[in-house]
Amino acid sequence: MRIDVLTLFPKLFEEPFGYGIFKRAAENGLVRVNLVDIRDYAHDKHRTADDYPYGGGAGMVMKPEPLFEAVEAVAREAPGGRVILLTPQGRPFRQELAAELAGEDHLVFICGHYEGVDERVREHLATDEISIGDYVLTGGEIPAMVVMDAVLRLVPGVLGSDESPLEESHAGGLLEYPQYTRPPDYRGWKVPEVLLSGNHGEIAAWRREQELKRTLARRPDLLEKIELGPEHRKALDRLKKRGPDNEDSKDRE
Ligand code: JBZ
Repeated sequence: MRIDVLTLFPKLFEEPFGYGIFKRAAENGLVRVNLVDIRDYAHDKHRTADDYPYGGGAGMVMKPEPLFEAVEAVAREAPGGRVILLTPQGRPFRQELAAELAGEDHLVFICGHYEGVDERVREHLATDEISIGDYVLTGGEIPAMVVMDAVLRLVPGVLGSDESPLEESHAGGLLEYPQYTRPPDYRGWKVPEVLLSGNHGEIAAWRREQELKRTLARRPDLLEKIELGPEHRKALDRLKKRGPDNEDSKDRE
């Protein structure tokens, strides 16, 4: 997969994707991340990328010419990629969309800054608009990194064979069961006995129950969206019969 990132701050992207699985993925030729400085496509010697909003108002707006010309330069090298504008008005980013984008060969991210980008970019340049969530941010760079992280780990071969993406939270639609490692007793806080038992059937049943309890307590909305398998179905019925258990709602409200 090729990813082009159009940004006023290309250096922001160097650190987070220069380590671990992303570094390995680049070295193995699975992904190429090409950082494009939008100012390289400005028309004046001051490399102006923004201007005052028509009609007045606070802040600055990103000019269309550098963005169109940067995307056109990318497209001359690699035509046909999806052109994704990060914007609070975009389609909410979820795992389903991450999986869809992971199937593409080429993505182009446009990171806006200031008050936003000229509307003609949205209308005539972007093929997709994505938002990572409902909070106020100052630019599209961090949202682009979030999308890249979620997408790249789903590209075949990017994760090693023992870090398969399928078992993770949200892939199956449930929150994850609690994880423990050594020591078995830390400051008197003990690892649940069942995990030390070596009984794989009981461990699997405990984990299923924990996933359901957590999801029920913290994100009941997730349970409504998914089709549970027969084992989870039965475990959920048993849990509901047993009645509520406050343990998992601590720190909430
Ligand atoms: C996003 C002007 O640039 C911005 C500002 C906020 C913002 C984005 C881009 S993308 N918020 C989001 O994904 O919610």
